[in-house]
Amino acid sequence: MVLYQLPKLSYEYHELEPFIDAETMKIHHTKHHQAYVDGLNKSLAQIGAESHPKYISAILSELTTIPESGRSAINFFGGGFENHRLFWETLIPNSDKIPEGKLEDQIDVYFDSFDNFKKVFSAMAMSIQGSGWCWLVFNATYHKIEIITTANQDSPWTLQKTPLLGLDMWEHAYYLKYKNKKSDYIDAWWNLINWDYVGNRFSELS
Ligand code: MN3
Repeated sequence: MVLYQLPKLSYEYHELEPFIDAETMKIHHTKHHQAYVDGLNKSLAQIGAESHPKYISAILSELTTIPESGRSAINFFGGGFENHRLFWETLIPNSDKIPEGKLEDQIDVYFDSFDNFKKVFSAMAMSIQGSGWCWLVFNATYHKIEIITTANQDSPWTLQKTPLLGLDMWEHAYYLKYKNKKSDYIDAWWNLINWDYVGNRFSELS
């Protein structure tokens, strides 16, 4: 039984041009994300959990209850699956480029302004050594938004934080077009964010 499948995108690969090129999108989706889907299904099967009733974000939130023999594979492939699923959802051609409503208010409270938020987020993304992700998350314990980074495919869910927006800082996400110019990739990514989606995600939580 195959539990997880590669999600369909709501836009064509070329529609995120010129910020993310069609070839990068196609390889990232059909090869990299597919590999996480396959790896997740395989690692769940290996511990006899292919019919686990909980969705992967709940499994990642309770990783220590997973048998140790499968834990690191499920962390990696499950994180990779869910991180990318969210990444695609938060992108949109012709973005409005600014958050609104409650999320905008919270950004102003914790980061002074949207411009400053972007500056802080971009600097955190640049600080990642090797492969990883930069995130805007909701910390339910403190009831506030935060920016965090995670290494490799580690998911904020494993830290009991809800990801609202994530930036893939693996080289496969940008290298074809941007080569070593990571900051150009980050600057371009700000033009693609589906703030409606991110804002709704936040509203449902807070
Ligand atoms: Mn990726």
